[in-house]
Amino acid sequence: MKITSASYAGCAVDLEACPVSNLPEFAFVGRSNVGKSSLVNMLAEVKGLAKISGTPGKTKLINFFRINDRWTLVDLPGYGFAKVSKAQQAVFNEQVSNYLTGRENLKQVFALLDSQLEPLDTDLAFIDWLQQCKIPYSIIFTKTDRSADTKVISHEVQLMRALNDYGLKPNEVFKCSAKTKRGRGAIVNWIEGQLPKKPKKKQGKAIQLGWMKK
Ligand SMILES: Nc1nc2c(ncn2[C@@H]2O[C@H](COP(=O)(O)OP(=O)(O)O)[C@@H](O)[C@H]2O)c(=O)[nH]1
Ligand SMILES: [Mg+2]
Repeated sequence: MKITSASYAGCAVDLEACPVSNLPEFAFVGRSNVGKSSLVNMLAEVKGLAKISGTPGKTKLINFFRINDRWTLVDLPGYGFAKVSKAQQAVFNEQVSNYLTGRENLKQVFALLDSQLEPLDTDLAFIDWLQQCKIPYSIIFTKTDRSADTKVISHEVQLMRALNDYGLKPNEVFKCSAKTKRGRGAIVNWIEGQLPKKPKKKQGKAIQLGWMKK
């Protein structure tokens, strides 16, 4: 899919404040600093569309980005070790879980995991929760440019084992890098496959009569 337009489409503090929309939504979730905003920018091919931060826990709002006027990318606040108080963290997590369980046009969640790390219990618990809530999800390993391929593959193998042990079955597992754009085509094409088909334009009849000069 070619991205022809990508624009900021608002933000919300919680589910109730989310903009009304019937476009299919694809949300990016993961711990703070895993690379959610960078991935949104990389997929949309717009630098600075979503704010990137070196400080974990900066995105405190649910951010919406309209792509090709056909679907929406959603950058969610990170769960986990945000540099904020425990009480504030609980608010973020409730904000995220209410959105994920209550948003009617949410098509699919991408759970982002850092490919530099072994699978973490918090991530596995989150994936387990997604499956229990019957929310369709795929997994994206981020920042693959930062480690040797052997390390990324070993973390992927560990993850697949752990998922299998818990009976968890993601739709897909992608490996990507916002820096090198690895995985961009695979993710964007997969999203396209989830969108309602565009009605095909009927071709004009290929009959050429003598008087039809072009
Ligand atoms: N090398 C590299 N750095 C990345 C990549 N993705 C994100 N980062 C860096 O990781 C940090 C956190 O990224 P950000 O997108 O703000 O994470 P978020 O908190 O999950 O939205 C920033 O310093 C990014 O530049 C990647 O694919 N490769
Ligand atoms: Mg962010």
